[in-house]
Amino acid sequence: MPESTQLRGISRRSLLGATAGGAAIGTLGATGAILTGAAGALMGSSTPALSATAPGHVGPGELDEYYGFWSSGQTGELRILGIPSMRELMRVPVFNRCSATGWGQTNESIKIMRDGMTERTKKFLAANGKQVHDNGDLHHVHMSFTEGKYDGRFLFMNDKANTRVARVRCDVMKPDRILEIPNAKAIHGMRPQKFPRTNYVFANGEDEGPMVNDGKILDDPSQYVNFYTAINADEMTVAWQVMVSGNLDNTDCDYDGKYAFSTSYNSEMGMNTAEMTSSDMDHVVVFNIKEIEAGIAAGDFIELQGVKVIDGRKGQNKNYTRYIPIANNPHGCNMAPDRVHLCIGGKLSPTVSVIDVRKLDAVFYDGADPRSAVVAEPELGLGPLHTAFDGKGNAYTTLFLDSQVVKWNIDAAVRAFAGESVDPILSKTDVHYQPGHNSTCEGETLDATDKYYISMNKFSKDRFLNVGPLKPENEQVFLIEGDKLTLVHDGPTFAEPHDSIVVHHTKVNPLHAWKRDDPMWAETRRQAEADGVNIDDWMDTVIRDGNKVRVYMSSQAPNFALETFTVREGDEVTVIITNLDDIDDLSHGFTMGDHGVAFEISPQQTASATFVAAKAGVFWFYCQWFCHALHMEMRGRMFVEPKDA
Ligand code: RUQ
Ligand code: CUA
Ligand code: CA
Repeated sequence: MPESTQLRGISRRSLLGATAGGAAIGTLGATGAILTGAAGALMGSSTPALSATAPGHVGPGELDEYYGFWSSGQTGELRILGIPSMRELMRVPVFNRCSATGWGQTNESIKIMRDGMTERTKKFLAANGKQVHDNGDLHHVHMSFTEGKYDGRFLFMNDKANTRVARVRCDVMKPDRILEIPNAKAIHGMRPQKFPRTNYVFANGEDEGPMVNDGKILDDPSQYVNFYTAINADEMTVAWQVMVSGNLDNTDCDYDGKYAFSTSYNSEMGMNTAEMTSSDMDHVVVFNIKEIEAGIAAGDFIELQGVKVIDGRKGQNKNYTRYIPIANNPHGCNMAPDRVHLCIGGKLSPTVSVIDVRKLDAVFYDGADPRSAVVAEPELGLGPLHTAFDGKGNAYTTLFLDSQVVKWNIDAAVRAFAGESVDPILSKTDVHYQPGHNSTCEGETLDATDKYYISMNKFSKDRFLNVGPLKPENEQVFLIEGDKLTLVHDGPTFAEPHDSIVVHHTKVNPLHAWKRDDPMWAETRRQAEADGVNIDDWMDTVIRDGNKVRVYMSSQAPNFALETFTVREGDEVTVIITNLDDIDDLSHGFTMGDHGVAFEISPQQTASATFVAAKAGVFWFYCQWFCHALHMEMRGRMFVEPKDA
């Protein structure tokens, strides 16, 4: 038994002894061994080994070489997979409400969701009887960088649905900041700065609107603008914004810390599909980070909703932005790890436009034609969306309409553009079907390798058993062997395999148990201290404060510290639980029956939820995460006395 458990004044053995008859002791003894003995084995096995039998195969009990961090599109969560096995390891709720973990319901998660929320949204939610949004549309997950490589600190992700950017801590794999972006609408493309480190996270507002969106201007698109946002990644606050011409789709940045880029499919500022596709050319906006910082420092900004906004629209004659014409309705924006080439997916054009970032200084400072930075435009196939890289000078572009991935050589494409007769295309491989994003191992970093290729496909069509009108999407993993891609995994997935990054396991080191001084529950701790309760210790205290009741109890398998507690009908009840178990994998939960209340309490975690006890009667609460042979028995009663009794 861990020493810390004994120090808390209660022993698991005495709990087991007190709650079980002699006949059950044998079983319980075995359970105890599982809970304590197995933990050591679990924590010890951290060296992944690929099965020798088949490349790309990870056998039962073997660990994957890579973590895959996955966006889930309209589900609003982050997913963690093992690569190459594609085993789904965890779902991390971020912008969504989660039934299993209580994300979006616990006071701790609600605080994180509301701390970065504008007052306007708080008012809007209150008018709808809510504290937080229940949905999100999480398109892009990217890790924090140090000098062009993943550093394992944070994951950043966007919410297109409610204009937010979240940061997830890689030590516990939970969000710690969720920031609503003022002024901008529908954050879509999002990227951390790569160099010298992630000081900024860049975020695109996709939808156009009036500069001040207060209802005074409605159907007058001539007065609409778009906002590009730089978030201070350490503080998760808005550092500055740039107002641009046209809308913003995807974004990336260079490996020198000088420039960031965004594609725009609506330079027309059209309000319907016909208008949005009416010009021959749209553009890529290039943001000059140093010039923008200098402009802000020099006071060349307006303040909108507390944010410093630089005017980087066309025709400003300043060095904040440049607009590089690109064939109509470009989409993907991917910086190659050769530190030189930026690849823009043509979408409606069968081409990828390659921009040499070394040529951008001349575009900004020597009056060079913006198109002079385009050094290749290979014709690859129909519907090029996103491009991944292998660190060997090759690129892999998804062809949405052709349902293929095309592997091509960047240098050959540049030479062909200069007039040499060379075909940059190395191979084309069918995927199933209609791929959007793709990824390679650490392909968006200086550690890019050519091991695995992942295709995130928007349609599965007839590939799986019919499950009704709503079909799954499909994801595929290929081994990269020279120019050949060999399929090693093909499997359905729920909405939506939007984008992913693949990170070597050595770069991510999550904890097995929470640390008791975690900032997640700092506010809960302050309230407990005011109530004279130590949340680090055994607690079985009920505090009444007017019609507010705070129920403090610890959990330790297979018991809650309180078997019962009593409140009055109409009381606002807050249940605060610390899970004193510190054994690997020993999570408990708290579900209040018939009250819509449920949350996770992982080892050494404190969590709380607040509800109004609006129904008189006896209500059972129970642990909903299977924790022990006596998990079913881990329950207790809440008595709600009738108001007029
Ligand atoms: S964008 S499928 Cu939302 Cu990632 Cu290109
Ligand atoms: Cu504790 Cu189940
Ligand atoms: Ca267009």
